[in-house]
This record gives sequence, C-alpha cells and structure tokens, in this order.
Amino acid sequence: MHTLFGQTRSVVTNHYALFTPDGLVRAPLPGWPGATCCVVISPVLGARFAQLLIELDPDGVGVRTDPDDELLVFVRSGSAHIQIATASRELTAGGFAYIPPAQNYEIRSSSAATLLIFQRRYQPLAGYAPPNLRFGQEQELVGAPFMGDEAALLKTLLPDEPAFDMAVNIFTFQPGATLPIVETHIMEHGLLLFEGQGIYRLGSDWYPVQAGDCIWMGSYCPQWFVATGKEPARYIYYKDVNRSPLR
Ligand code: UGY
Ligand code: MN
Repeated sequence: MHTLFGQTRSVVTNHYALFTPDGLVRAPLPGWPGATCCVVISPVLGARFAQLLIELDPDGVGVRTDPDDELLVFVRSGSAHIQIATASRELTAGGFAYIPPAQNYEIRSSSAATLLIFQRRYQPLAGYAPPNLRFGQEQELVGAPFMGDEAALLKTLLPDEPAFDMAVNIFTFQPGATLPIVETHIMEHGLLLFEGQGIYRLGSDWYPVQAGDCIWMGSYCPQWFVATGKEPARYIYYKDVNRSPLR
C-alpha cells in the first residue's frame, strides 16, 4: 500500500520511538563489510543498546569490532553460518546465538539471510563471570502464560541468571489479548513486531502498529499493547536486566 507523500507513521520522541519499514535507511556499518545494514535504535537516540537489521548475502560478513560488546543474533529468514572460536552453527529462521564479550566471531550466509541483532556494552557484575556462548531455536521454546494469561504467551530466549545483563523475549498475543497493565519501569526495550497488528500505547499516546514495525521504549516510558485483527500478534523484544540502578 502506498502512503501519501510526506506522510509516515514513524515518530521519534525523547522517551520512545516508532520506526516503520518504509522510512528505514541502509548504510555501511563497521564490522559488517559487504552486508546491508540498518541501525534502527542506538545510543544516539538515548538508548543504552543498539538494534540492527542486517541483510546478508554471500558477499557479506559480520565480525567483531569492539571487545566489550555482547550480541544476540536472531535469524529472521534464510540461514546464517556463525563461527565462534571452535564452535560453529548453521542457524535457520528462528535460530539465535548469544555472543558474549571478547569472543571473536564470523557470521556469513551461503544464500541470503536477514538478521535482527541486539547489541550492547556488557556490564560486568562482581562475583560473576560473563555468560557463555549459547545457541537456541525459538520454535523449540515453550511459551508461558504472562501473569497467568493463556492468551499472552512469553518465550524467554536467555536464562534469567545474574550474569546476563540482557533479556530477549518473544510474546505471542491472541487477537484481543493485552499486556495486563500499563507498565512503567526502569528497564528499556527494543522491539520488532514479527507478525500481526495491534495498538501500542507509548507514554500517553496510542499508535496502530503492524508487522515490521520497530519500537524503542526508554526507561520509565509507560507502555501497553492490545493485539487487534484476526491473527495473533507476535513480537520480539530486548530488555536490560539484573544490574544496579545506580551504576
Ligand atoms: O518484559 C516486559 O517488560 C514486557 N512485558 N514489556 C512489554 O512487552 N512492553
Ligand atoms: Mn515492559
């Protein structure tokens, strides 16, 4: 569907931002020679992490540029080969890798793949070593009812352990299902709506959203969601966790 010239659903504020696919702009990115990259969310916006959309074809590769960064790499489509030290995996759609700081990696694709990446400076925690490298497959995870609601199922991709300073979860809402409360919390979010549609409340505004939309919610941004339409709505989101609010 064409939008009227000069119109967009994208909106950027100090507390939140909504990015619709029509307005995303690709640009070269250090660490991704030959790949097509889009930095959707970054510290320039006020966030403390980055959310990247990467299109990899056989000419593209992803390698580490900063030893302090950790990454959650999620394959949206196609397949990607991830080589980390002696470990290597072929990941297909729904596959993911958590890459801890300092571990060198090489990400390639033999055909074409689209990746979603959450990346941030790892924040060490006294008494705990950084987490280990992990691979997983979203389809193998079982969703748990969110605050008792069978119509809102939550899958957690990473263990809830103190060493992790990030969580990445996938929500599936049946049509009509909602977040049970208007949440207002210190954690920030980066989000990509995989499927379906709904209304997202951000601050004191309400936005219609659909598959492909990305959202940044800063700390303390009031947030709420209802799935609308006839299909379930499914989104993946990042959240900072397990660290002192004073550091
Ligand atoms: O984990 C969360 O804070 C989640 N319930 N927030 C959200 O989906 N906006
Ligand atoms: Mn939340």
